[in-house]
Amino acid sequence: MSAAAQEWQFDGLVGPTHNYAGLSFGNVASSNNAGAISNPKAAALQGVAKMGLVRELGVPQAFIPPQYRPIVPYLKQLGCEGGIDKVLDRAYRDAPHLLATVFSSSYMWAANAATVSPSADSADGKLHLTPANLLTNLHRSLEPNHTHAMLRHIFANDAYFKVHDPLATKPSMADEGAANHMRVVGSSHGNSGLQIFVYGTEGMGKGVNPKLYPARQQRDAYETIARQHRLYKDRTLFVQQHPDVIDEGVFHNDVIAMNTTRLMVAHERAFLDAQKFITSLKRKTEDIDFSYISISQSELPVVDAVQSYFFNAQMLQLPDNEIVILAPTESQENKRAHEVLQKLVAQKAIGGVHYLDVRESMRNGGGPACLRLRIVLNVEEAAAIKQDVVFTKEKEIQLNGWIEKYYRDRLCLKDLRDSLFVRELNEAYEALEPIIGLKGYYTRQMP
Ligand code: SUG
Repeated sequence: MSAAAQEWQFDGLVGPTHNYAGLSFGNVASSNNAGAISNPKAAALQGVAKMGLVRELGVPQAFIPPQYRPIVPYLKQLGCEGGIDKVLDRAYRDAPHLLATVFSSSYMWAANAATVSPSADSADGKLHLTPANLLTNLHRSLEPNHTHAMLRHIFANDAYFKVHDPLATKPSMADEGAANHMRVVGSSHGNSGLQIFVYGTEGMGKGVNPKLYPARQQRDAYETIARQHRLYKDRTLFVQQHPDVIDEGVFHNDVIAMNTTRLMVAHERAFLDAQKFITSLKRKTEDIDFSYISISQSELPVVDAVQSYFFNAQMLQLPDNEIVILAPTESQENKRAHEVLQKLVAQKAIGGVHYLDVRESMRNGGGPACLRLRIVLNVEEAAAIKQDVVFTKEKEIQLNGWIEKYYRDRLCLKDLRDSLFVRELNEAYEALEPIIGLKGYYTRQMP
């Protein structure tokens, strides 16, 4: 791959049904905000504003269109039968969590959409994408088929891209996509990279496991993906996330470690055998420009990391090679997190910090890094993706206009019971089809 390859940020567009249902056990923010009133309009506008900033910084930006919700056929499958009014009402009365499940906008956290290997890393020279099966949480397990279909639309050219099926829907293959995946390349995204897969458990009761919350990522799932993606064995590392921090609310690695090209910043408690991992990492990066910064528990206790989402900042290498961080405003407000960010700037590890308001997403445990999937594309590959999802200035205006017109600024569980809301949603989705160049894509899914 040429040095001209760039890392694109593919953000999940927040859907019009964004709500707080407390569906993710082990995700502290999701549980704490269960039942709160959400503001889908603000959530989507915050996401678009983030994409606008990234583009202005000179980093290529694209978006992944929202999935259709609610999935009414699934409610019927779960025993809520009848016409739309009856189905919604039955679910609301008997199983409100299942009603919220089929309305969830959780696909917006694109870091969980797929695991991606750039063509520079693969033996067959193709870009590989495997949609995550997201088995651990029911609402998220409804995403993969749609993600797969959408990735097939965006990466439709088989000469460059290989979109795999999601892994088998078996507990030992549970996979959460790129949220636990890092790539170190040295100076340029286009170099062949070292891929780091952080798993939560070896499964089958083996090894050390969290006691309270689920470990979402299975080692076997990541080893399978590495094989599918035709990665070279000596260019991969597998490391276990520390089970204790999972029990403290670190449900993905991107809540406790962050990285880009030539820099990794991780909490000292992020990995089970941190010393062994750091030694292997340093050995494998000897010949490239690379720094590893460990943040200690005394500088930033894990509880503050989880509350502030310090590590869920979006780390970007800009065209002039400077590294900047897009951090959530919560990490500016948290005294310790803020001090550590200032320290990273002072020691010139990073060139600067942009603070972003993505509060609506944060209340469900999704910071700036959760909202985006990183995909390295060379010039030919960039020309081969579906151009309608490239986040140009014109697209930004169109999307903002669409959100302003169709999104509500208040949503709670009771609203999901109303079939008028579903009709309203249908109009919104239909209006999105021409913007993303996919005529009939949503209309075919409407009840
Ligand atoms: O899977 N929250 C998501 C947040 C995903 C964050 N992604 C990364 N760390 N990369 C999750 O827990 C909450 C939905 C609710 O409670 O309504 C939710 O699905």
